[in-house]
Amino acid sequence: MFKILCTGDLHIGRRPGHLPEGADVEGISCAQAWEDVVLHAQDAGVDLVVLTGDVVDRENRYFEAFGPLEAGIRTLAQGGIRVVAVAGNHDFDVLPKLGQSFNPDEFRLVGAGGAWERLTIHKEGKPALHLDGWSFPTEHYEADPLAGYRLGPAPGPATDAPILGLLHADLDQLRSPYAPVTAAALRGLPPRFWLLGHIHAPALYEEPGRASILYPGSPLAMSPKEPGIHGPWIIEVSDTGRVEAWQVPLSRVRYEAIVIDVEGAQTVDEVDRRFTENILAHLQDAVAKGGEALTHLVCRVRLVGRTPMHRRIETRLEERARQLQLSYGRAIAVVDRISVETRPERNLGEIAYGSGPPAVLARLLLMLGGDPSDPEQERLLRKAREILREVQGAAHYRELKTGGVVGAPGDEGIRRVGGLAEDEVVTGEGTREDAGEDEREAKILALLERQGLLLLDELLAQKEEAS
Ligand SMILES: [Mn+2]
Repeated sequence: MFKILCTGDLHIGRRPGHLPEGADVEGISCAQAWEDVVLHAQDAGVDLVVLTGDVVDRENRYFEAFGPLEAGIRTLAQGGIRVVAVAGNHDFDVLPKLGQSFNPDEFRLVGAGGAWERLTIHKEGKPALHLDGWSFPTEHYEADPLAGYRLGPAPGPATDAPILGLLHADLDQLRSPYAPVTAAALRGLPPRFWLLGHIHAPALYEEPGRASILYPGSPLAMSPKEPGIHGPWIIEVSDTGRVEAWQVPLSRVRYEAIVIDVEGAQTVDEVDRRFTENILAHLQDAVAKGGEALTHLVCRVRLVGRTPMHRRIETRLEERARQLQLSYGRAIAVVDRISVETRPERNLGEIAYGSGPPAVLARLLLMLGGDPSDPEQERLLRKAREILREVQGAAHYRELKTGGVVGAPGDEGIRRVGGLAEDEVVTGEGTREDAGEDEREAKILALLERQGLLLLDELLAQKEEAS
């Protein structure tokens, strides 16, 4: 039996995003996550630690990252645990440098300079497994790294030692500048299990009778785009060469998108109660599944349902979210963002049948919610897009770096336009980021509907007051 701890995309030097101001973030950093991984490797008694690249963050590689990485490898070496790595686009230059500080039996970079290499790992004098690895030679690599693969099947007839592949690459993204590969091509090569880096959300692709492909993901969740459980993986190679993998929930942070239904709520207190109960239930569930490591559950909340409290929810809940203090064990829940998508308890069809501004608006809203190929709807969307673009282009907002719902993708930073906040767009980081045209259209549509419903409420309230 041979036991490996595998992780990647640690980005030491970075900190998770979207933790609300004032949230106690002591002890939450990628450097701390690496320390947690080192401790776990010792506790679990692994034979080897495998890192799949982007171990250190490029921005901060010499200031904050190099020292903790070196210290962790030193600790592991003292415990007799070797570290093997391939370099990613963030650390193509740092990892070779790190190699100079260690003996190869303490730290070993595989496939340096973009040349495929097979490293055979022994245990008790016998080969336990082979690692076929390739490291980024430069920050970008637009070609398929598999094109240079010339390593054959495993040597020697008497060995059950399996071959594992080790690669930092972008899977099934053919035009990626970060070593694009396809799952089909990976599965056509000798390794029976691929350990990849680059994508921060963990994913295991299994097909019976074919090589498994694992993105271990970053051991610390860093963005709302990577919800769910994060942590290093344990890979066990049995004496017969069977390979099994499972994840250890070690991340102190977890992001979750939560939909809360406030259908029929008759008072603001009732909305409050459902909001709080729902988040507490998610927190309890996250602790139950995510283990003891969790300290922060970061919630991105969507409120849905039809309620007469529709108009009063938005400001009330923003305040509630800021004050929210829910804890369970040592974990707390914080709210990163609330989007209110509730609807009033109004019968649009009935209102549209009448006359005056409310009726005109109700007809407009029915059209917005109707057939997307309706030329009237298309015309309205086009108009809305033009206006939004004008707003974004205005000199006043240049400082905000807006790209917003209609801008070009690829800018960094948080985007806010007309009450819509788009996610942080990170480039070259291994987070999937392409808010496509359809998604943008949907966001504009949602914005128009929301504002239209609020306006309708306002109009009807005025009418009711006057009568
Ligand atoms: Mn990467």
